[in-house]
Amino acid sequence: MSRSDAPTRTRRLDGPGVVSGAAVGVTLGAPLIAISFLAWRFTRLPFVAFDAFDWMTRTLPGPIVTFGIEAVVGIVRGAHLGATAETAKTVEQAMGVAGVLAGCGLAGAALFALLRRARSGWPYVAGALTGAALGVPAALISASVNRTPEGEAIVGGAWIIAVFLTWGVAVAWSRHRMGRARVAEVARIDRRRFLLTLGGASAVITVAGAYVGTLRLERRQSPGVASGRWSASHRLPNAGAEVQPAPGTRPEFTPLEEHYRIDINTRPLEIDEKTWRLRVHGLVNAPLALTLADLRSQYAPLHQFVTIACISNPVAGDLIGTTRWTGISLKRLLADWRLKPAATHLKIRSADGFFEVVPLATVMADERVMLAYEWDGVPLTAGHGFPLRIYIPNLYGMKQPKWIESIEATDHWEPGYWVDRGWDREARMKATSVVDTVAIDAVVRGDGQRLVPIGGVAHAGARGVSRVEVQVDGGEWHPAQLRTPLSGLTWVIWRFDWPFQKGRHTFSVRCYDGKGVVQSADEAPPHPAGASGIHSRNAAF
Ligand SMILES: Nc1nc2c(c(=O)[nH]1)N[C@H]1C(S)=C(S)[C@@H](COP(=O)(O)O)O[C@H]1N2
Ligand SMILES: [Mo]
Repeated sequence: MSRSDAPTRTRRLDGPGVVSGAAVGVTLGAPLIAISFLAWRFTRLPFVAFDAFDWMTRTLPGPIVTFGIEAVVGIVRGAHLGATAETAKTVEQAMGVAGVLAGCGLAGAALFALLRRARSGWPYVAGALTGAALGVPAALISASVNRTPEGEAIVGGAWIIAVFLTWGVAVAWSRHRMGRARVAEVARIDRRRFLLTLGGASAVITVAGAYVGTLRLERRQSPGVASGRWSASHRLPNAGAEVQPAPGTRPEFTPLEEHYRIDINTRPLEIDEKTWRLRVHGLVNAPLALTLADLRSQYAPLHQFVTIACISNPVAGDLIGTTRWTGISLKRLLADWRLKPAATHLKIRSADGFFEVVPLATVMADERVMLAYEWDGVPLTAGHGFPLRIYIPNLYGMKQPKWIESIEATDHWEPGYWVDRGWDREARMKATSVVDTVAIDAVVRGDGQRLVPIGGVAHAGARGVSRVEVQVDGGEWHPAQLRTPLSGLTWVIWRFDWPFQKGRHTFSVRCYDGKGVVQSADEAPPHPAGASGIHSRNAAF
């Protein structure tokens, strides 16, 4: 061996670096997520990716969460990605998964950097510690979001930590395996080959896990109760109404599957009726724990047709729906609950940590405030608040807890969940109207002219709609016809048969509430008090 060879032979062969570490971390993060997903689908174990997202939703400052909501709603609508609420939930779930992958990438990079420095050391111990550094906070986050009974939370936490420990050890093993070759060239090829094999194995596990888990998901979620629905066997109360919706108007009675769903959870809460109780406590003479059967059997049901909307609904958005609610007037319940004289408010808490505070005066003044257990004649679905939710006329959905667990009588007002995060204190529904359709394919004849049916919905909370007007190309406002609504609490279908003229036209609509107050024409975004503005639709013939 000549002296000049020596530098080459003894040249330090660096172990794989941070980029490889990030790649291995992410590659092994994918099957970690798939296995956690499967376990969640088939058992009661927690799913860390969704829990992490839910935790962020609850913990981040209100303005950031609001910005996130508006960005997602804006993109889903702007890019026509389908039903806003449903797509937004998918985006949230994907963000949860991406967050865990990013965490795995960062931790993988850190571990590789550490192991490169500390040449000897205990790589597997370092790997396990890295796994624990991810797993322990993840377990705590999951426990705080899920609020499961203690025993279950311990098992769930142990599961999460075990999964991350395995991940950490596997990352350390991968690094060991990648650092094996002694010659730089060989090492590079060997690493690349190893990463490919690892990626392939990871992809197989991930895809298989996601597929099997999703099958299970679909089975659990399919309602299969269509036949029991009230609407399947009854005529709507306004079936005889004279004014027919213009073809293309959204359904007056929203099918349950199409009703928007908005809440702070990546997935619906699954509440067990057997263990669920409505706890009534605070300023009461005797606390109560009521079962759903108690509520159903002890009180005559109240049925109301109701339109609810999300305060995040943009003008003409789809975060609004109408169905038939069944429950009990809260005023009627209060008569049996024996509140102490000092009580002035009810604090209503949900199983997901959401809450709202309702003045007693509101309840006493309006028998339509109700605790509801059915929509369209069937028990509330998991996504819409099973077993119990509240309805408060005239207010946006953010004031109306689903999955209610307890009602506390108190002597003061407090900001509710979204008020606390910067949304409007009152959250009173604004009057809005929408042009759903310009039905050029459904021309009718009248007064010797061809008339194009134009139509949509108008809504002003519980104030009713007294008048709707249509404007064509910025001209005069013409009164539209109003269809008898399902109730005083629902939207109203309007229709305007427009004398056809060739060309390009803009159709605008505005409504007046029951007191004759015209809707605001000022364009306001959803935050903080609900969107307003005139909706228009263009059409060219
Ligand atoms: N427990 C709980 N209740 C909740 C929410 C929530 O996040 N958690 N979201 C509220 C909001 S913002 C709206 S718009 C309505 C939506 O009800 P829906 O999903 O049944 O349409 O639920 C309300 N009730
Ligand atoms: Mo909402």
